[in-house]
Amino acid sequence: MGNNEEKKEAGFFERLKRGLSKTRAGIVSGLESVFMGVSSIDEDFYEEIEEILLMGDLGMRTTEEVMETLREQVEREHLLHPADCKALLARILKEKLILPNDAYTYENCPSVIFVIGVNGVGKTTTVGKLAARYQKQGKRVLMAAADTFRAAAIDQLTEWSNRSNVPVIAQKEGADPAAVVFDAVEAAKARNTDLLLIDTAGRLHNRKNLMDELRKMDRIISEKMSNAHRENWLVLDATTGQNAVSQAKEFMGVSELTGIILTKMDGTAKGGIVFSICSELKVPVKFIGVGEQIDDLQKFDPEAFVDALFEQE
Ligand SMILES: Nc1nc2c(ncn2[C@@H]2O[C@H](COP(=O)(O)OP(=O)(O)O)[C@@H](O)[C@H]2O)c(=O)[nH]1
Ligand SMILES: [Mg+2]
Repeated sequence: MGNNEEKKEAGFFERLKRGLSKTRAGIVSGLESVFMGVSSIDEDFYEEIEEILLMGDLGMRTTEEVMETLREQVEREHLLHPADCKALLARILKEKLILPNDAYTYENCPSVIFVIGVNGVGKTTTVGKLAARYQKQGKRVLMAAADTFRAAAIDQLTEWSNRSNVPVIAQKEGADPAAVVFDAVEAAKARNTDLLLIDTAGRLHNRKNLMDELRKMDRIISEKMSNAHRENWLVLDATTGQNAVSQAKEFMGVSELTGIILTKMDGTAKGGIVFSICSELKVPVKFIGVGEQIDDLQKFDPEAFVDALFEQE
């Protein structure tokens, strides 16, 4: 399903706005008071906007780029009133969130999605939500419980499996995660699976151990399923703000990241982190989590995202 169709779905925008309510409270109300409350475009005006963007966790670098473009365009377009800058700022922010054309091509061919990230960011939940989404669209989906570090992780994925009727390949706690991946890949081939979703651990005995283990799984997928389209998604927790960016850099050594899933947007005023992630990591944000329920995972739509940040009640 393309973004446009998804956007037309009842409640998409309302759910997004609700999910972003904390971020909106900071960014939207702040900007609104500057655009409406200030009488001229001067240094104070720019400084206030800059401060709001920084508070919204857009990050220093992105904020500086946005401010520079804003100043240039205000001059070029001879804007005189702060209120005229609102649409301009929205346009500049949208340009920061470009999504490549091929972001969702994995939907049209047999694919494997390898889901990684530190503990507690929402990997298992995201795998469960994705499985339900694609199952509902009529795809043959399979999940792999390659987080064998804790029994709870296997149970959690099994629960999602029961809820959405998507089969899961799992072994016992303490099993070799690479063996689970091996089994899952074999099963996916035997069953003509459209989409194999692999959930992994975010913590092992130590970080090096984890990265080695993930690299091993990565190799097995590449070797055993070389014909399938491959996606490697890093899950990041939006509530961690700028820390998410440094976490991402650590995981980039495991395999080439093709997407980022930004979860818990509903629990934070730091939703502006999405701008930092897009511009600093150069990896597209493909989905955002806006709640804990099965439907609370949305395709990331830059246009709708910025509109939701700017639109008043
Ligand atoms: N509010 C909110 N909670 C989320 C979201 N995604 C995941 N969670 C919660 O975050 C917690 C950790 O999620 P989990 O999937 O177990 O993380 P994992 O350790 O990375 O597998 C759980 O309580 C989830 O319900 C989200 O988008 N919004
Ligand atoms: Mg998990």
